[in-house]
Amino acid sequence: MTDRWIRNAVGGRLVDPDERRSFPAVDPVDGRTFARVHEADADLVDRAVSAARAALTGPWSRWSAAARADLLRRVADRIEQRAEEFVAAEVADTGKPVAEARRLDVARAVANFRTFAGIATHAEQPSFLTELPEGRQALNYAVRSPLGVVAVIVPWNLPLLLLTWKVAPALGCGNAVVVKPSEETPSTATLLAEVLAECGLPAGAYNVVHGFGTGSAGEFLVRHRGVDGVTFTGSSATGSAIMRTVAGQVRPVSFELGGKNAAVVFDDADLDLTVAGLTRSIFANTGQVCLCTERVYLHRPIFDEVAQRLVAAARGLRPGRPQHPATTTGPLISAGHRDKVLSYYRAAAEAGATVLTGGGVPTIAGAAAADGSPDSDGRTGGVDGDAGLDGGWWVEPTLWSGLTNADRPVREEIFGPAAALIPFDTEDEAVALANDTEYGLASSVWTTNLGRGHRVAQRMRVGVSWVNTWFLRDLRSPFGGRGLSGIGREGGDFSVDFYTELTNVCVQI
Ligand code: NAD
Ligand code: 6OD
Repeated sequence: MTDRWIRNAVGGRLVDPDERRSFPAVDPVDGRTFARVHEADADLVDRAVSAARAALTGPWSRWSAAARADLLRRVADRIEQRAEEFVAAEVADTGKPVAEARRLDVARAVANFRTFAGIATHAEQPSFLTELPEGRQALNYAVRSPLGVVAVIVPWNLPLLLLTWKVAPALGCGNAVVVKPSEETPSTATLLAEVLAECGLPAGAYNVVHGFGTGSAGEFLVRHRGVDGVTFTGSSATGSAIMRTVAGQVRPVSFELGGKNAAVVFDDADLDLTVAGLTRSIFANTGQVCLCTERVYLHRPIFDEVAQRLVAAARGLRPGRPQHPATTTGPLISAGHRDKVLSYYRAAAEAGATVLTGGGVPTIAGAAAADGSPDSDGRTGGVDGDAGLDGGWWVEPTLWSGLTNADRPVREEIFGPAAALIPFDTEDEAVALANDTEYGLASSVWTTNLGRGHRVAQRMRVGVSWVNTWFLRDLRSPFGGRGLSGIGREGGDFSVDFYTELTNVCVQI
C-alpha cells in the first residue's frame, strides 16, 4: 500500500486528502498502484468553483493582458526547469516511453504556454463606423472580457499536452479555471498547480478536482451553475452526455472528440516518407491519439508493397519499460481499455480479416528476452530488464487486410495500435471511402502529385487534413472536428473566441 497522495488544488492550496474518498493511481506498465488520488466530492467541487469565481473579482481581474502574457512565459520557463518531474509524472500515469514524454508531451506544454502568451494580447476587437441619416454616425466597437469560470475536462491519452492546450489560452484571456483531469492520469494537473503558484498566479484562478465522470467530480463540475462554459476533450459519448447536462443552463461548449481517421495513399507517393508517416500515425502513443489513423486506403498497385513494409515496421516496435532507451512503444492505459481494444481484435477476426501482424497480447515479460524464443510474429520479446511487465496492459501492434467499410473495426473508434488496410482504384472512390464515417476529425493524403494532394485534402470531411505528413501542428491554426468529432475550433485566435465574450458598444456621435 502506497502512502503517496495526488491532491486536489483549490483556492491556491493543495487540499488535505480524505482517506474515505480515494482511488488508486495505477502504472499501466505493470499494473502496480503507485499513489492514491483524493476523489473530490460535490462539496469540494463547489469550493473549487467558488474559488474560481472569487478570483474573477479579485486581483486577477485587474491584471493587464500583457501581465498575463508574462505569466504564461514564466510558466513555460518553469515547466522547462522542472521538465524531468513532469516527464516522470506523465510516464508514471501513462507508461509511455520517457523519450516520447519529453519530446512530445512536455515540450508541447511549454509551447502551449509560449504560443498563447503571444496570442492573448493581440485579440481582435472589431469596430465599425456606421453611417446614419442626416450625416450622423455611430461608432460600434466590440470589447472582449473573459468567458468567466471555465470547466476544463480532459482525457488520459496526452494528459499534460491537452490540459495546457486549454489552460494556457483560458488564463491568457483572464479566465479562472476548474480542471478535471482523467481519473487515469491525475498527476500532471496537480504538478501544474504548483508551478502556476510559483509563477505568481493569484489564488483561485487555477483549481484541480480529481475524480470520475458520471456521479463524480466531472458531472458535479459541468452541472454546477457557477460554471460559465465547458471545454472538453474526450469521447463522443461523453461529449454528448455533457451536452445534455449543460443544456438546461445554456452554456457555451467546445468539444474535441473521437475520430476514425483515414489515410489515403496514391501510387505516386514517396513510399519511404509514407511508410514512416503511416507507422507514426497508426502506432504513436500505442494508437491512443485522437488523430491516429485506423483506416488506410491504398491504391491497388502499391497495396502489397506498402502492406509488407508496414508489417515490418509494426514488428520493429519494441515494448518495454518506459525508461529503457530501446523501448519504442508503451502499454494501453488500463485493463478496461485493453478489454475494449482486444474486443475489436476479436471482431476483426470474426469479420474474416486477414491478420497481417499482431492480433493479440505480446510476450514481453522478460520470458521471451530470457530464452530468446520468438513469438508468433517473429519478435524476440521486449528489451532487457522487462521482468514483471506481465501485469501491464500490453497489446500487439496490429494490421488487418480483408475488411471493408461495413465492418465494425473499420467503423468504430478503437483507440489502440491497429488499422485496416483497404485497396481502392480511383481518386473518387478513395475520397468516398475516407468520408464514409460519422466522425470527421483528421485525415492524411500521401502523393507526390501537388494538384491531387490539394484537391483530395480539401475534399476530406474533417477538421484537420494533412498532405504528406501527420500531426504537424501550428498552434495558431484552427483545430477541431466535424460530425461526431466535435463542436467548435480551438487554436490561436479561435481559442480566444471561445475563452472570451464580446460586448458591442454602440455610441451615437
Ligand atoms: P472519456 O470521454 O471517457 O473521458 C474524458 C474525460 O471526461 C475524463 O476526465 C472523464 O472523467 C470525464 N467524464 C466522463 N464522463 C463524464 C461526464 N458524464 N461528465 C463530465 N465529465 C465526464 O474519454 P477518454 O477515454 O478519457 O479519452 C479517449 C477519448 O478521447 C477518445 O475517444 C479520443 O478520440 C478522445 N480524444 C479526442 C481528442 C481531440 O482533440 N479530438 C483528443 C484526445 C482524445
Ligand atoms: O495538438 C493538439 O493541439 C491537440 N489538441 C491534439 C489532440 C490529440 C488527440 O489525442
